[in-house]
Amino acid sequence: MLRIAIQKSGRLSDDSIKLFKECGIQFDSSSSGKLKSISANFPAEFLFLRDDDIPGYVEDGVADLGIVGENVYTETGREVTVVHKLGFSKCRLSLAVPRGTQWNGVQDLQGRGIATSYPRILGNYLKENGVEADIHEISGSVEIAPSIGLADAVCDIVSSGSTLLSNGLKEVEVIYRSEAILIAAPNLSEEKALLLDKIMFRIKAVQAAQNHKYILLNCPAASVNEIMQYIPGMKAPTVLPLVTEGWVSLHSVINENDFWSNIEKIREAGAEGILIIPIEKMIR
Ligand code: PRT
Ligand code: ZN
Repeated sequence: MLRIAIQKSGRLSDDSIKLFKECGIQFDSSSSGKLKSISANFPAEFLFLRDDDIPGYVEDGVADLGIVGENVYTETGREVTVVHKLGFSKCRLSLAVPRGTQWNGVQDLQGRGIATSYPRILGNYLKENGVEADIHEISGSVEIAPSIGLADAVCDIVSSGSTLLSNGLKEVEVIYRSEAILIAAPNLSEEKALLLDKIMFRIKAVQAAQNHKYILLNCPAASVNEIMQYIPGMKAPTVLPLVTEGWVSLHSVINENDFWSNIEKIREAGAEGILIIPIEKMIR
């Protein structure tokens, strides 16, 4: 049985649970006090933990897999394998200074105090840039440090930027970008590695589906070749005759990013009645 560590409650929890459920792995994630849950239909046990503890548990083999932010993985420096990027909980680790401060670059922080919960990532960044500063490690509410005179600058996680803004700070340098990742213990047994392969197959099918849409449209039969260039589909589009003479219905799969850039060309080529439908799973 695979033991999978996910965050008990926080910014990673809902999307981590959703990912495994979309992979068809059922488990009880409902009761808030629960620490463990065994899947009813997959050989996996879920452990609900604080995110900071997950890389350590995975390194020690207490858990075989875990989901954490890349920021936590890099900061803890644990010897685990990064298996896959998961695309959610995206954020950045940034330097910020009081709004009125003039900013010419990171060298402005030479000899200054910086408050952060990420001393390792910040320390490496300063070293790479040849800057020596005092790093004040604090575990929370980093953004208030300048206003209480604890530090001249902060290095904190930013998502929308509103926390910095409401504390009178401005973001001046992004030093690290993060998203949720799947990590694994370094030496999985053969059986566990096979289970991980199964999970990865499912995760990739879920992720591919999220980036693609099913497209249906009507067009003159003579336009099929032109329209096909923009929506080649997984192998080739399906073409079905319409009752209207000389017209067909064309079905394909389109990458969401390509949709808006190609829609005009598809219409100019004669497409009409275009429908875009979500795909639940996609296996190439
Ligand atoms: O209790 P536990 O230790 O498990 O959770 P936690 O409180 O340490 O972590 P949590 O749930 O806040 O975040 C988990 C992970 O989500 C982080 O390690 C990041 O990888 C990721 N993430 C994504 C974020 C944010 N967005 C985020 N906005 N983590 C923290 N924040 C905080 C940030 O610290 C700051 O206080 O939100 C504030 C900034 O947000 P904006 O939107 O105002 O810029
Ligand atoms: Zn935490």
